[in-house]
Amino acid sequence: MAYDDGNIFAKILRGEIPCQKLYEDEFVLAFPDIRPQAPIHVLVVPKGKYVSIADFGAKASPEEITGFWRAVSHVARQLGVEESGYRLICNAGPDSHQEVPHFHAHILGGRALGHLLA
Ligand code: DGP
Repeated sequence: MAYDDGNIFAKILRGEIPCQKLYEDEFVLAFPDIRPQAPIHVLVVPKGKYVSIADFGAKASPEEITGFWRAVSHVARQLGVEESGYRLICNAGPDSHQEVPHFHAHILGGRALGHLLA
């Protein structure tokens, strides 16, 4: 699938739609999910234009990939869930209900989340 510059995260990254910036560096922007599924529900979005995790893995530079995952763990620490624990979710494709076609990770925490497959 070709990258669509009109997707909602592209608009947020360009500053056309507001978000509550929780963390930003050269590689990522992190902000709360608009429909939180847990007391802490934060999205970490790479600044590069990647539709999916497959696209990200295939096209992003090693620096971008390292920068993204370092930022994810940094944000989790910043949110105070490193000790209590958290769940990372990256939806990929139709069966996952990936809604926004710009690769991103969800950080979920702030309560006991239960078994993933329950
Ligand atoms: P996914 O299904 O993995 O593509 O998740 C996309 C998430 O993005 C979904 O949980 C809701 C969130 N979302 C959609 N539009 C906006 C928005 O305009 N602002 C914020 N903060 N989150 C959004």
